[in-house]
Amino acid sequence: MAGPLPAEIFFDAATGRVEPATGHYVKRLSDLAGMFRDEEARQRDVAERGDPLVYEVAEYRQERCDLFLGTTTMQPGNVGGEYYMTRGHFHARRDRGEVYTTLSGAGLLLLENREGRIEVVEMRTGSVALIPPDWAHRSINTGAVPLVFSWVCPVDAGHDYGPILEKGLRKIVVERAGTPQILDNPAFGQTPA
Ligand code: M6P
Ligand code: ZN
Repeated sequence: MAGPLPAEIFFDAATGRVEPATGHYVKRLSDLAGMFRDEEARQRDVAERGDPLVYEVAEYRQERCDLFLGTTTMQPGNVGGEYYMTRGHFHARRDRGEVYTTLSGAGLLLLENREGRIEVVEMRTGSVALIPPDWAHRSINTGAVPLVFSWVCPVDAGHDYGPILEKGLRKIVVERAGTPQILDNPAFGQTPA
């Protein structure tokens, strides 16, 4: 049997379209229960704004290849002032990292390790973020246009959403007078109802 073959994959930097793609999913605001500081505002926005799209992920993978890749496209927006963000995760395998390359838009990559150390990496066109093994990572669109980034990850990395679902991250990113502010998360350590 032939192994995986070399491939050219096209990423549209403005829309995040992946050609060819082998998978795709979307996350709407209704999928993100308990993630934002203001859960009531999230529910209101789901009801009154037609359950807005928050982000989508398109990927390309081949069987028996150790890496896979894709794009994440995040819409601009916020919930009660807290910018749209991904769920955030550790990798299930603690020895697996990931690389994010921002293609368009502007945002912040919030990272936190098991000891509670926080790092923030700016996301802007051309910036490449190295996510070392065992750092939780969450991306946040702080701009007024979609934030599009590509990622490359080992296929066996896996996602561990548990710690963030249970405790959150130690920092949140909110809009104040039009600019992003990184604040202590007042609900850190509390499991959402
Ligand atoms: C990036 C990658 C994916 C991840 C996606 C959404 O594209 O890290 O592995 O699934 O962001 O992030 P999350 O799964 O945390 O919602
Ligand atoms: Zn990851």
